[in-house]
Amino acid sequence: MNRRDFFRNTGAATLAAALPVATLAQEPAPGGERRHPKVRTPNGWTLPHQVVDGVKVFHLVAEQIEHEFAPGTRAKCWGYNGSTPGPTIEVDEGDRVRIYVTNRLPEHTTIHWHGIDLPSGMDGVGGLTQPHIKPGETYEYEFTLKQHGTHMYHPHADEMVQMAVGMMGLFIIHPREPEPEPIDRDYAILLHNWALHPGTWRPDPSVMTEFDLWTFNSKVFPAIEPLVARSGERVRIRVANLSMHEHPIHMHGPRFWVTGGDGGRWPRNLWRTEVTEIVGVGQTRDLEFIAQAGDWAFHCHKSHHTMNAMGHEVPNTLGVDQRGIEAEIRKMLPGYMAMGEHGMAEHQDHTDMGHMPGPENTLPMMMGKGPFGNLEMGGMFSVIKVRDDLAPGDYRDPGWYRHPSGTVAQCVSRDPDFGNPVRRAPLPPAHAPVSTAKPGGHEHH
Ligand SMILES: [Cu+2]
Repeated sequence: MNRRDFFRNTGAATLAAALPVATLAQEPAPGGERRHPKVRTPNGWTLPHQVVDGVKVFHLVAEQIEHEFAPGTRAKCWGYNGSTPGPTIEVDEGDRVRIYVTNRLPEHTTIHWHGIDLPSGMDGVGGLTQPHIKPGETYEYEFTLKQHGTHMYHPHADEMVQMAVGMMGLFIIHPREPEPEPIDRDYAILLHNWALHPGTWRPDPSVMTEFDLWTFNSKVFPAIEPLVARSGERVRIRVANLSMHEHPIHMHGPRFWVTGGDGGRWPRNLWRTEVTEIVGVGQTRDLEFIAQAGDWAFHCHKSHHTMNAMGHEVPNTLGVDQRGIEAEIRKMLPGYMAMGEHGMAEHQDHTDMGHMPGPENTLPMMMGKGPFGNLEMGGMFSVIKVRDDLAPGDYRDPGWYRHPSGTVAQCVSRDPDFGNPVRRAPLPPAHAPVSTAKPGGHEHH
């Protein structure tokens, strides 16, 4: 079947144009009960579908794209339908889905529906369960969804390369039965890492541990959209990991319940209250909480994962008096500035002032302005913004939180000797004689 036949046979040509975003998920269930809200993929989008003879029909296109991680850093990536991650597929338990996959890449690919129970021949492992999808070809996958939960899709063909350059997406299946605790806002975040070396434009697929960028939905802070909610709403954040590292995802403010994973929503006796949940490689976790007014950080707790563009071979300058060295280097490199003696927080000021232009196409290590100063963050970091007066379903950035008076930590002294804190005595000098006792008779053994 050639491309034209494909469009004629399926009516897929109309898929891309003028297809209203599917609203099925928001229709009330029989009996008028409220069902789930539509999943929101921050910085991402949901793939529209058509219903043909009772089958939900989707069309994914694997292709090269230009992707922006944050203003200042772009890369030649591979993704689906113009983006990385590819659009979120959102369906209901019991649905039959047909998914066309067109390969516009320079090499073959497949799609594996990660975590989904389907006929073996629909599992998308190139060479094992199907022929590879060659450049220019379109394959059809069709299966019935027998489960619910937070899942993913990605290639199972040259996957080291294809995933390293951005091929991945979320596949979310809502339960057939209404959830006992209805969710008001349902977010989905796909974790990834990228070896986009400073000054380069293509992620390096050969890297296994030392990555340069750590992303939520292929974006780094401050380009990651805030997660917005109204006070008292029940919020779910689905976190899925197709990176090469585990990520301890940490939320400030209220504790959350871990309520599910790849296997669907867990029975309630398995829910756990946590403030940090490790999301392993190839895993998903659903986090739910009751929104509480404020601006609450939401981030990976590996501190290098909330930084951009790490230099992995930079010597440690913390505590090093570099004044003499700086003068020497300036003779050769006018304008050279020694950094890091007092910590790295000064880095953001220097880059903001243009003192450290850095390599082309490379973000500063730390970025972002808050209402009280620099945020000194990057990578896997966002803010959960909860307000009392938001309309249901309003996802617009409400700006910074206006703290009730008397509820913000404040400066009470600028004297380092302020107060009378209890402190441990300093260690004796390391060069002092430790002991004059002779060693025991080990040599006689
Ligand atoms: Cu991490």
